[in-house]
Formats: sequence, C-alpha cells, structure tokens
Amino acid sequence: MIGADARQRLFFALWPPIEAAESMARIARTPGMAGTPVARDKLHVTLAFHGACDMAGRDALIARAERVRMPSMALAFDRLGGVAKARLRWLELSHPPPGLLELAAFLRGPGLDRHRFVPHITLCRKAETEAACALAPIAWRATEFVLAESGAHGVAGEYRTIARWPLGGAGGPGSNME
Ligand code: 2AM
Repeated sequence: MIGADARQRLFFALWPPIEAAESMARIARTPGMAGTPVARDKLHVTLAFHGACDMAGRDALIARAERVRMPSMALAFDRLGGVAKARLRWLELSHPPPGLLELAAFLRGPGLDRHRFVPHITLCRKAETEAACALAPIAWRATEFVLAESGAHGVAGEYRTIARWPLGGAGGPGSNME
C-alpha cells in the first residue's frame, strides 16, 4: 500500500523462467563480456517504463493491463547487442513476434509511443560493447507479464512485482485489445 502522494517508479515487463535466466546469466558471466553482469533473478524484458507514478497513475496502469487479451508467445533471444554509448550489453531477438510489439505498444500507451521499442534483456552494465553477433537461441514461452517497481525499498536496481497477468488463458489466438 502506498500513500496518495507517494510515487513509485513503475514498469511492465516479462520475466524469463529460471532455466532461460540461468542460460542468460551464464552468458553475462563469460570472461569476454566485461562490465557488471545483471543478477539472474533481475534479468527481464522491459515492455513499458512509466517512471514515477502516484497512486492514481498506478491504478490507471493496472486498469490498462486488465484489458490485455493475448495468447502466450514464443520468444527466441538469438543475438548479442547493446548500446555502446550507454555501455549496455544485451540479448535481443532477430525476429520479435508481432504480439510482443503489440503488447508493448498497448502497455506503453500514447505517452511513451514516441520512443522506439527494441525488445531486449540487459545482461551487463558498464560493458565494453562490441558489435552485435548471433548466438545459439535462448527460447522460452512468455505466459504472463508483470507490473513491477524499480528502486523498490529505496534501493536502486531492486525490483518488486506489484501485479501479474496471464498471457493465454481466455485470450485464444490473436489479440483483442481496444
Ligand atoms: P533495461 O530494460 O534496458 O534494463 C527498470 O528500471 C527497467 O526499466 C530497467 O531494466 C531499464 O532498462 C528500463 N528503463 C527504461 N527506461 C528507463 C529509464 N528512463 N530509467 C530507468 N529505467 C529505465
């Protein structure tokens, strides 16, 4: 529970299952990567970073998430990429499924739409970024998405799940969001 004036930094995300996260964490720790590896349980795909939200803002995000009706989606992270300027090294997908882009666009809403969305999982920060390269795919099926708090308990880089919603279930094939 937060007070009416308190603000939380909120974002929607997908969290990989533990087996996939372990494979990713192994890549993050390979000697050639350099930089600070992200801990296994913090590896995630940010779908929409909404930043500081008050309670009304959080409730609006929850209401938006409640409207999602989408099937689960198969993801294959098969490239190492990143942003040299930001010293980020990440995993990305050669072929992001259209549903992933659609889900992110819906959860971002018109306010965030101007920022280009590149689905990725940050593996290392403060990295010496090199050119992108292909990898043996790390594949998993996303069966839910979450609303999480960044900087939970006042600690930068700590995440806390606030709510989760299934992908699949009643949605059936195709999406149904207005
Ligand atoms: P990332 O997805 O590239 O790792 C929670 O803070 C998550 O939201 C982080 O994983 C972070 O990057 C992503 N994010 C996107 N925009 C952000 C911003 N302006 N400030 C902090 N985090 C941001």
